[in-house]
Amino acid sequence: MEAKVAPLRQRSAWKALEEHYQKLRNVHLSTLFSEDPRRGERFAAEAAGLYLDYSKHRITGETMRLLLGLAEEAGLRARIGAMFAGEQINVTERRAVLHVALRAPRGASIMAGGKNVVPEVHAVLDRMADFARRLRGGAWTGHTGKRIRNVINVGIGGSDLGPVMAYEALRHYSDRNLTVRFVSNVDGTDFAEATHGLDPAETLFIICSKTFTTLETMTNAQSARKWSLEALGDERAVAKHFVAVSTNAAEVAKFGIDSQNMFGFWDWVGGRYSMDSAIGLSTMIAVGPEHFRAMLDGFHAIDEHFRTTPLERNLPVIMGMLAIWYNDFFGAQTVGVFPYEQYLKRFPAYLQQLTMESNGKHVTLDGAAVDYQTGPIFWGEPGTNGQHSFYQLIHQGTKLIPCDFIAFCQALNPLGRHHDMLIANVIAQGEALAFGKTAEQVKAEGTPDWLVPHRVFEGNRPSTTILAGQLTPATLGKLVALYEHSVFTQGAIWGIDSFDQWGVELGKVLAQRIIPELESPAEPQLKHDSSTNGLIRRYREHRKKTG
Ligand code: G6Q
Repeated sequence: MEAKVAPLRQRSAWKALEEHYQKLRNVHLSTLFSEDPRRGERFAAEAAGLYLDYSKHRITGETMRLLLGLAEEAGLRARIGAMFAGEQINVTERRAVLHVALRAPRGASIMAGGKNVVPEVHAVLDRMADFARRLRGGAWTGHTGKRIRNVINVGIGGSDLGPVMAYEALRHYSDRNLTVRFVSNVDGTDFAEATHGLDPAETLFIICSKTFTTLETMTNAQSARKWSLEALGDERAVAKHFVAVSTNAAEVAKFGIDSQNMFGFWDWVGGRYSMDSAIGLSTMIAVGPEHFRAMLDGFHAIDEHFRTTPLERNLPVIMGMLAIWYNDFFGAQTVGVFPYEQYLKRFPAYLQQLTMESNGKHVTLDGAAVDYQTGPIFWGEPGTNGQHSFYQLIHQGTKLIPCDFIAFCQALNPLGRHHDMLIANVIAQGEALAFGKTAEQVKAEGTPDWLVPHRVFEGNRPSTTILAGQLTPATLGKLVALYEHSVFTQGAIWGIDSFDQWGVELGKVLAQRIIPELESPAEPQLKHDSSTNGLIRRYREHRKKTG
């Protein structure tokens, strides 16, 4: 048994940070930079080609020392060790958390339940690679013998957001002769639009569901089956047009998908940590097995960095501890993530699930209510677009929003001066947020007195800049792993289970109860509250009128 540790806010490291915060809260970044001409280099770290500039944060050397002290006191190193050792750190589901095994190199050994799981991981990767090659090369054809030209991933949450994000991120590396689309929502529009204009004889569905029981995915999978079979007119077509990615072989068989066309994964892979498992089959088909493996190598490079590097130079640890600093001491509610790379347009949406489903928790591992803030709200859009809309609030509003800027030195689509302009913008944003513009500067520009307050930028708004060479499959893997482990770090400090998601359950259960109340021909006995009853009645009445 581990010795009982004091609740977070009663620990000495926490108390020291509270005191330190009082000293630092009104210190301006301009002061911190003028006091230390080498600050930009001092608060920067690099790993596997990712450069992390965290100098524009409201920190001093003392802040970092105290934050890392908090990490030590919370037993972060032991928690990292426990994850890599396959311990059941997802306590509420009694599961190991081993997404790191999904990208371990062939020949490595990572144990779960007394067994090395790496050989199984590579066996599945090899089968995926074989399938992807046959499909991309035209050896795998549809039921009528036509080549497959369209691939539709059907899945939701962790079985959708990773694949969509990775496909968009790596589009530059994808086979442009293939159309890859995604259906997640139970809203029929999603299915209708994803299949619009496609020939069923040339379309393959990948049904991605860890449980193979998720309402939305199963409903969409049945509609896909109907859409295919109505056109192809033969049950046997399922074998050529449907493959499954799941941990539930029995349900996959019930659906009619041959186990030969099923790609498995394991209960130690959480949904939001699964884009590098067989859930990434659509990614592999789009970009090819070599690029997929390069992405896994990128993940692995950061896994190793996280596992072995001292905390003070450990990128995910630095990012995670800065998140704690703003969330718990400055009271910041949100984090903005702004990739200055159009291909990363779905990255913020992906991060929303990764961060908010993982750390949106209100009790600690032993079930005690927390008396501090946990996971912040993540949001964002690609730059420069955001600059022309919501950045106003970040610059001049009343809320503190730490920002993550992500940028690449080399463009994938060089076009005139575009890339220099893009990068000038991301650098300028960090500078403007940190240093702002004083009333004196505004006046000196000849601004009339009445307008001066409106044109003043207070500055002192923190940001991180992550700069990498170029967006490649490996870089994408590195970036995702960076955030995964930052989320882990934060969860370890807060002492919560970052790997369960009970919060999504209640809505699912209640929806199952309401479906028959909407559909039954006889007037149902409604036993909800008056608002819920009223909405159900109104929908039923409308449905009656419109048929
Ligand atoms: C992720 C969550 C959740 C899950 C979906 C889909 O961590 O558990 O987003 O991925 O609910 O679940 P299935 O893959 O089982 O359909």
